[in-house]
Amino acid sequence: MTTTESTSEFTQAEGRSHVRKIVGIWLVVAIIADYFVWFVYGPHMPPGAMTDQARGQQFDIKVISVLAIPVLLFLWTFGFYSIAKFRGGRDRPDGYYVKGNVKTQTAWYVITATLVLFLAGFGTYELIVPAGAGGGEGPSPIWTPSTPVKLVVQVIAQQWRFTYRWPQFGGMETTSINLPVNTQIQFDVTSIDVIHDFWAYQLGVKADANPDVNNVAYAKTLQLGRFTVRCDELCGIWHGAMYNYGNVVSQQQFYNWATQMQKQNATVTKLLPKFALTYTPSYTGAGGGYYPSGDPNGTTA
Ligand SMILES: [Cu+2]
Repeated sequence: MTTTESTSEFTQAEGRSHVRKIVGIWLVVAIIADYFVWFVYGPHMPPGAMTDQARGQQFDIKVISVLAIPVLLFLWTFGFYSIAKFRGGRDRPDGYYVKGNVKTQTAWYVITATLVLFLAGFGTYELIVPAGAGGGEGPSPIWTPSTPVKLVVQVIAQQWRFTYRWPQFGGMETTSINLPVNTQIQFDVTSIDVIHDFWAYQLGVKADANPDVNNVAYAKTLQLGRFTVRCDELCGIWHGAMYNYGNVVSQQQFYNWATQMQKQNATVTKLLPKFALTYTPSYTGAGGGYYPSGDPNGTTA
């Protein structure tokens, strides 16, 4: 660019040199950003690495970020380069402009369309195939985990708390949740009143809790630690207070806790309705009883 130029066009050679500079700056910035996102920030990305589901989701977010960030950075690089180099001045009120370049346009459409189509395919595959991405697949899941389920936890939502029922421990019910590490877990999620959502954030599990529906989700625990359980479906005035915390503990610790709870809650467990996949309030309302679905006579305690 020289001061004698007064048109809005520049020569092909100048154009090529600008393109080389833009691409050069963009490549350096994009490689640094992608490196940082994949290796430095990546391992800390939500939802963490506590279960196979969480790890899978973290991997998906990393892949999507690493592909999307260079697109954003190219737009920013081009934008800032244009502001710096192609702006107008006193002798040239209108800046340089780029138009009618078929190669550039074609490249832009082909690259962005390929990226979007790849991400749609990748996203769909990742959402479905690894055991349904912890999202709850209804009562009879099509995609099940490759390792056999070792522990079944029933999650019962109600306004405004979660309780947990353990069919392998005599059908006892607890208000807190502990899970053993290195264990394939099946969550059977249901509700006894309105629609809630069981969102165990760090476990990568988020499944709707609907009355009269058994919604199944899976996760395999891989790390010890604390996780948050939060209702993620507006369910009434105290929806915001509907959360608690759980822990992934050693298998021995879990066994000790569960058997102790089973003993401690035995008198209460006796009064609970028989373990069932869903529960509906008794139509007589007598004694606040609940009967298992499909049992209109209400054989409750
Ligand atoms: Cu809620």
